[in-house]
Amino acid sequence: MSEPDMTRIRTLFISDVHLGTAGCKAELLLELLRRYDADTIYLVGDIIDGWRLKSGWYWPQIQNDVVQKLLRKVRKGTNLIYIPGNHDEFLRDYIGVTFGDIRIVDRAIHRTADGTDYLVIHGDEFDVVVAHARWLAHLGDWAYETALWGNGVLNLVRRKLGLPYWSLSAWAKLKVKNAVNYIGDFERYLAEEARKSGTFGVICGHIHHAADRDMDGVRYLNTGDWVESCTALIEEYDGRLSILRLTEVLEAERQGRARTEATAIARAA
Ligand SMILES: [Mn+2]
Repeated sequence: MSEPDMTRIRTLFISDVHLGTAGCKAELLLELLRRYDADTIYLVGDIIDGWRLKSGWYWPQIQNDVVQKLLRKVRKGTNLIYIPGNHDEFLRDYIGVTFGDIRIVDRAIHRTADGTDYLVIHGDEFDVVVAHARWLAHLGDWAYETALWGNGVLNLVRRKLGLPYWSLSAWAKLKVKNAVNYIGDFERYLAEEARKSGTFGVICGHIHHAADRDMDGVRYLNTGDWVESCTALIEEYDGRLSILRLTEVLEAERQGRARTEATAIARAA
């Protein structure tokens, strides 16, 4: 198999990789790193999951490959800025330390090519209200559908027991709404922090939910994660920032290949 084309970008932001856990999608992250070379890479927290490593060693070769790939980029001239999150808080002891071209900082201000400043932080300090956002969001995804079919079964049982009708789907909907509220609160706190620091926007991670939205004049950007959604934030050389979804990149490549093959077959015929 040939190597994919390398795209050069100004900045790459990734967070919530959770190396050291079985959930980490290291193969896909490697695919991203094979396709994109950046002048600067920000690791926006929870890259290494120290909590899990403490309770049992899980470190397959592919996760080593990710670390090696990042270090190779640094050797070739990429600036690496590591902002520890709550899962790699052991690195917070090293805040302010520079290892060669790797800098460990608590937070950063990133200035884009067009001169716009963004506050870059992991975001867990604003977590008081959102601690349960993730599992609630997960619950939300399947709960509604499950509830729809469960509703009939449940109420059949309740009727047999002489109990009144109770809507499981309405309950599930409420839970989903709560999860959405939690995420909304997190986004508001982060936008407020950007406003306080006088930046145009904020770039964060932590809640595993990629986003690019305007919050009353503050641009809120969340890089997402590499446990499920496999998303990153990229800055092009003109300063444009956008969320990259690797699955979409791979799908576009696959379609491109299929088209090339179809053309080749048509030519040969
Ligand atoms: Mn986190």
